[in-house]
Amino acid sequence: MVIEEIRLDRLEMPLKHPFETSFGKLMKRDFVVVSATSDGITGYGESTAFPLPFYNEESTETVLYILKELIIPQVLKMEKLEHPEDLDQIFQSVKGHRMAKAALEGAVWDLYCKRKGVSLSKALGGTKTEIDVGVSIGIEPTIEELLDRVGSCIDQGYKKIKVKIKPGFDVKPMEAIRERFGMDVPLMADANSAYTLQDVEILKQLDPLKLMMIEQPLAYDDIIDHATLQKELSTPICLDESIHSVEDARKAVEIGATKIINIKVGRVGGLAEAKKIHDYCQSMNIPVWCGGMLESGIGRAHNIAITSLSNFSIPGDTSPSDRYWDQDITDPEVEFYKPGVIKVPEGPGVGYGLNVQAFHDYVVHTDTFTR
Ligand code: OSB
Ligand code: MG
Repeated sequence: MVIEEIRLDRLEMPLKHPFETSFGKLMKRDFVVVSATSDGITGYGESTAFPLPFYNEESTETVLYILKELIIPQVLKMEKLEHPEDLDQIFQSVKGHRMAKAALEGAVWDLYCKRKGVSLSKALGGTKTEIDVGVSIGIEPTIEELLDRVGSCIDQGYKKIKVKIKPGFDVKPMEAIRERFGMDVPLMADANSAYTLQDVEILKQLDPLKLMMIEQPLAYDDIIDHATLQKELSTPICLDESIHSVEDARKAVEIGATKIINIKVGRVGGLAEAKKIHDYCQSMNIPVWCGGMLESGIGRAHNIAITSLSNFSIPGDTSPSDRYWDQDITDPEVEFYKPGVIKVPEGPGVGYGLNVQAFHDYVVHTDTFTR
């Protein structure tokens, strides 16, 4: 296929509730949607970068810069793009900037699948027809408010409850959840790299709570110290921020830095790399799950497709649209078909259409590039 047009839309979507992590508070989502068109068919991808580089090095502006200046001009010159993996030749010329690459790659996967008339799930080798999902709960102002939120998420049927922690808001809130809701709740904590090896005594106090895992306790770019920490903890460590590629996954697994991996398509540079990490982890008996970046319905749809692969055996963070948005930009919105379970769509591509009206209501800037 030949891609004739690529569009970058920058959107601002207000979050229903502010979302707080150890690195800061988000009130709205400011992100980029990539649309790629060939023969009148359009595929969509979403950038997961935040407006400021507080989760990783990328930001909305760096994504726009890399796509506009370096990647899109090359893609529009490609004579033959038979498969999304052909983009790799171009991607190799830019080090890092994985969220920028993934946004474009996602649009091309959606387009490729729509042209073939297959679902993205099938094209990736997905086998599940439905996926179990969990919820990620931000840092709440008080333990009481956190408990209310956890209770409501359990009532809604979420299959995993993840709670953000930071120094000063860690052992007490997690103990309070166990006390109120019992030891059977599938519960985990995400620290977003807020600790160092100095804090090992605090983190050890989480062990008796039998959490499913603790996500990214140490630095966003560390693997080595996580291996040291894992030797001290009985709670399994799950890496998020530190894993950018299947090579990172291999190194982390080989040195014992991680027992579970959170795969985020944007963070690892796209669906092709996400699948490689999935396959490698499967061969090593390392379970994986799909993380979230407060995506709109477009990113959620991609997440649902990748989660349909069999080694995504732990519920991910892909909650339904209405957890975050009053109005999402896909039609239909992402919904539970029974509590805690989302159906994998069978239609071509991501299997969710665009709600054009809602989409345009959120667009703040558009750039169009043609061949
Ligand atoms: O670390 O998984 C994370 C949100 C923003 C930045 C980082 C993370 C998160 C989440 C939210 O945990 C997951 C979601 O519901 O999309
Ligand atoms: Mg995380």
